[in-house]
Amino acid sequence: MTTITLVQGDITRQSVDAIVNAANSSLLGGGGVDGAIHRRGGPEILADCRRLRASSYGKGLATGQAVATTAGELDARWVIHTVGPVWQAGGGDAPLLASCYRESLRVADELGARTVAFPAISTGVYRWPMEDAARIAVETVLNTPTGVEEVRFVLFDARAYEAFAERLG
Ligand code: AR6
Repeated sequence: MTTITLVQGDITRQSVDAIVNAANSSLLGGGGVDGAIHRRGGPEILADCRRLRASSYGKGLATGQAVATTAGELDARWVIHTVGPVWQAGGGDAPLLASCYRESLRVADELGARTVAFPAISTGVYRWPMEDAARIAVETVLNTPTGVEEVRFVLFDARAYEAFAERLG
């Protein structure tokens, strides 16, 4: 049984087994959640990402996929990096956004993670409308069989928190 919890705050401050990063396919860092995770987690995370690029992920991580690294100095065991789709004028690839949540949970299960913190993937630099992203995030987690006991959505501001709270009823 998976419990979904909501927190308004900074995902890099969470104590969980795995923190999900809203990365880009280069895996080499960026702004938003990605920038914050690398800043607070320290250089070990980037070193692990570079190893992935030099081995199985020569072309980077495809949109909708997920891969784990160390969490460096974060209060977590792993960071699970996933790449959300970019919202285009008039729409976005919803199955790919759902895939980010599903694949991250699959990786979490492989690792044996029991508590996983997710940001609102694609809703920042990638511009996905918050209400729609919240619907996809919550529906996908509710419909994905997993051994993860707690999925914690960590929302940066009150508007994002409200959008997720609305979906959870
Ligand atoms: N904790 C929790 N949520 C946060 C934090 C934080 N510390 N910082 C931002 N958010 P984004 P994306 C919220 O842009 O849209 C990067 O450059 C933010 O308000 O981090 O998937 C990557 O390298 C928003 O609601 O991710 C990629 O190039 C949500 O997290 C690209 O951005 C996601 O915003 C990915 O864009």
